[in-house]
Amino acid sequence: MAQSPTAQVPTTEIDDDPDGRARFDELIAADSRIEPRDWMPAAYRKNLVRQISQHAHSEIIGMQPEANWISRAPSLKRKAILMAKVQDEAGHGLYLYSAAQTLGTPRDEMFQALVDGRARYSSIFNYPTLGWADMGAIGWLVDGAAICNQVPLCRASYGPYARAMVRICKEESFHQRQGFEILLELMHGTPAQRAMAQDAVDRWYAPSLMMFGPPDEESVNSQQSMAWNIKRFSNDDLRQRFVDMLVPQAEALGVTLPDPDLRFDEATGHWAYGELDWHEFQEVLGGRGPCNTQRLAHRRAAFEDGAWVREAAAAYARKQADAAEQAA
Ligand code: BYC
Repeated sequence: MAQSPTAQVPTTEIDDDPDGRARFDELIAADSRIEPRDWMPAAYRKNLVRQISQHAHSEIIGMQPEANWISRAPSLKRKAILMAKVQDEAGHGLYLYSAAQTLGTPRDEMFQALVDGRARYSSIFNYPTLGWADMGAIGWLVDGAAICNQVPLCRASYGPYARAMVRICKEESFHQRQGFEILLELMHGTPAQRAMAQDAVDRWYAPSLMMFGPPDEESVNSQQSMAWNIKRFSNDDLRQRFVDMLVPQAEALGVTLPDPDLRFDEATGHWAYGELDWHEFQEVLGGRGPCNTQRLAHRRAAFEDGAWVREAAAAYARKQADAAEQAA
């Protein structure tokens, strides 16, 4: 894969630059942006590459569950919308890989880590899409969770990440509305269509809550990421915000959220929800979810099948460069 010019940034930092550190601390304390040209601690750089590459891989792997339904969309209009959405996700992945490249990590290195199973991507994309209503549930729940998580990332301290998130969030909010609208239409349909919508919500609800990561006391990265103004809220705070947002929307749709413990807590002013299955979450993260093997195999095959495109593009670029040299 092509390497961007910014991939030349050193990945091993001289971590004892007192002036650089003082400037970095100052920028963080002032809630300003760190840019690629700025000195930054090696641990800050590494943490960003960890999160941004995980995010980029999520967008790219996240294309698969929905792509599964493009050829079976129920109408031309739905097919066109779904194709555009999946294409947007490819774009999000590319912005994010570019942001990570500004930190000195080449894209082919990130790709290799993904297909070798050394890199993470969101747990949610290891669940199967069994019916058309899953496109509605993914848009409403998965993109809804993504927006809740990602809007605060528009204020992340690293400039290229924050700027990528602004554009991504605009598109995610369209994605979420289209999912809601699919479910709304199904909920106004036949009993079978309503049952299909409820079944999809039943299967995607808990995994979408797990997208926010482990409970705060088990979140190894949160404290440092928040101190560096990368994350602005803890995993549990965002999860709570998401549940509070979902309850009135579920009511408007006429679907039931599959949690018998869900109740409004007068004392906190929030919707209390039941314990999530964290064992299942760890299994999915450990590569043992329903679709982990299939998702990585598909990504690997797509890369291998695309070899001729990369070769053709490189040959064309060489030809252009030769022509330019001869003309000079
Ligand atoms: N799945 O210390 P923690 C989309 C890992 S796609 C997998 O709390 P952190 C869309 C975590 O990486 C966009 N792994 O971590 C696309 C860490 O492992 P390492 C999806 C998870 O980073 C197509 C360990 O567990 N959104 O919207 O502070 C169609 C401990 O966790 C998960 C993003 O990627 C998980 N759910 O917080 C539709 C958001 N949760 O790295 C929609 C960007 C945790 O120490 N990422 N882990 O080995 C983030 O905001 C944060 O990284 C997280 C986790 C909130 C996910």
